[in-house]
Amino acid sequence: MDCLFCKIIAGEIPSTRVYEDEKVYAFRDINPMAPVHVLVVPKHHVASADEVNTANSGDVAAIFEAIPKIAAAEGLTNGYRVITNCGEDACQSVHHLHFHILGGKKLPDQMA
Ligand code: DGP
Repeated sequence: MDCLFCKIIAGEIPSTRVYEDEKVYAFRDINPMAPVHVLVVPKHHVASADEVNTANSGDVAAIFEAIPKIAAAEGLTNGYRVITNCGEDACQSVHHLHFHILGGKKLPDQMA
């Protein structure tokens, strides 16, 4: 499968890893929108939030268990934002489920 994030997880494309476990890989966004901008992805390919189902929701749970650990390691003691873009209208550009962790500054209060 020709998937950018699958290649990053496999180490075929370099990334700056910040966290990894059996189900989850997290790395710094190449185009950071905040002082801390980490992408958290399932190692098993899931295209988007729209593809989450009973067979793969354990991967999503593992991501949300990892997020507080990553936030703590990144020093995000004053809060952070978690975003996933799903599909065309949300401008999802990489079709491998990923959650953006954004923090390290006061973020704008408007989401769209
Ligand atoms: P989204 O628009 O939600 O699909 O976000 C995709 C993000 O992926 C975007 O913020 C930039 C990031 N990105 C794209 N290509 C690469 C890459 O090769 N390496 C890293 N680290 N991030 C990438």
